[in-house]
Amino acid sequence: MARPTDDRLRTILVDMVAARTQAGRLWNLQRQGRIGTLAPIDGHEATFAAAAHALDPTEDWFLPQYREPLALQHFGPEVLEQYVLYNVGHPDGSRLPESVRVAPLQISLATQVPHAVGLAWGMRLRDEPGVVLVSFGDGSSSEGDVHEAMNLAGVLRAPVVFLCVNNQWAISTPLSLQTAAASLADRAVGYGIPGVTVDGNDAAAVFDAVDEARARARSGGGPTLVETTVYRLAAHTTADDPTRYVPPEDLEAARRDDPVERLAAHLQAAGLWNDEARATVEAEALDLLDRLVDRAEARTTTPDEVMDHCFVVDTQRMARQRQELLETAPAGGGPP
Ligand SMILES: Cc1ncc(C[n+]2csc(CCOP(=O)(O)OP(=O)(O)O)c2C)c(N)n1
Ligand SMILES: [Mg+2]
Repeated sequence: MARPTDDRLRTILVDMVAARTQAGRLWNLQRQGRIGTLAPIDGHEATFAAAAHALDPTEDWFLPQYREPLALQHFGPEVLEQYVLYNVGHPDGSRLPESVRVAPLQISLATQVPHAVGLAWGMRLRDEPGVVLVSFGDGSSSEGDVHEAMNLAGVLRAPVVFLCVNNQWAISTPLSLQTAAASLADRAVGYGIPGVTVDGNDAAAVFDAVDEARARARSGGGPTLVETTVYRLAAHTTADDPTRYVPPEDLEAARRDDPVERLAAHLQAAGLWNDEARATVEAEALDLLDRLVDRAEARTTTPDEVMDHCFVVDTQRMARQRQELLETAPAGGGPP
């Protein structure tokens, strides 16, 4: 296991602070009607950013669910650019350049998990050195796709890291109603693969666990299930009101273990972080986001573009629908 250096942790913290700051701005933009429904990242920053930093963006893949992108800057500036485009409602936001090894968001729960196994198996067959990390929530872990994917990956010894992000909630369903199991990582036993639970608010612990799982996968040792325990500190999405179901005392306790503040305190004690550094990161993150939003809003699109890339050639029904969209929906680059 390679414990990350404090310098490495500092680059992770920069990504975490940027993500938290940009999430706040995006929430406001959604309330202003400038972007669509959004899933806040608050509380997940250490898990996502540290997992990304344990990977090599030139060889490994990160397949996200829908909460991750703001913390995936390690994979390149294109990830944020596309995420903004996606949220503004532009179809190009669903496609990253081929050189960027991050898959588009998955709203259909757990569908990214079998994709990850297929991708990893393909890479192995082609003798490529990389691994695939796939991230999914505690709620998604109940989907059949996860079982099928982990089972097949175990048999094939596919180079996959299953990152199960246990934030205690699936919208309003608490973990206690999601599973009777004591731990989600325990499921690994049933697939003949290693499973580990780590504190997902501890960036160093997440980095360690993913780094170890990655090394195992690269050396032919097959997949690992890494469960990270965190707490969803904000609403499920901009369409949710968590005050109706999240016990306030649980939220208050979770806020005392805020992953951003925890890593900031560690690095401040090491002399690598202070209020001024934070203010600079926040200002740069907002400046970048605002420029990307302006640029995305200036892009024009025609409404039928949402149908591009489904099939190489439109089916007859799609061709009719495309025509209908062009005749009835207004063109423009504004919010969806
Ligand atoms: C197949 C499928 N079923 C249901 C939904 C509706 N849905 C959207 S998010 C969500 C909760 C997912 O919870 P979890 O996997 O724990 O992720 P989290 O939102 O907590 O990050 C549900 C049920 C969906 N998008 N796809
Ligand atoms: Mg969840």
